[in-house]
Amino acid sequence: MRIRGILVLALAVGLLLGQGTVSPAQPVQVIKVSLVSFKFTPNLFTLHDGERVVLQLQNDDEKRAHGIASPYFSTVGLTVRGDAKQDVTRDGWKSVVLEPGRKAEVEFVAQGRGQWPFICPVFNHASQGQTGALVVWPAGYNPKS
Ligand SMILES: [Cu+2]
Repeated sequence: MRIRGILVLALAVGLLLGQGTVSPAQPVQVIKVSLVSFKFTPNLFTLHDGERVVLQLQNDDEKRAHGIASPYFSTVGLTVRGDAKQDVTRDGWKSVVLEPGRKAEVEFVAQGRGQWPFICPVFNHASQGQTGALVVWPAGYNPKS
């Protein structure tokens, strides 16, 4: 009787501790992205299908606003936190724009496989070279191995 009580207690504690933590079944990739005139660093994101992705954007420019826009953002549910303005470009790409010195996070679960472009949607920054690409591999695939 007493042993059974301890087992039930251990199970209850285990359930309580398990709540609110990130499931190990869903990996998270955090990518710090610096935005300046006129580049993203890094400018290539390698993601995996089913992976939770957090883009930690920082506008490291002293004068200009910068942001990120991609057709891929319309295929996933975006959560935007921090000091940024969400909009949609004339091409229908969701965009997130940060004023100089500001930080913001863009979070989503990568879905599908393929390659998509991203650009800075501000003025003519993309034509000045502020562009990049994101690649979504199958879950667990590592092109280097
Ligand atoms: Cu820009």
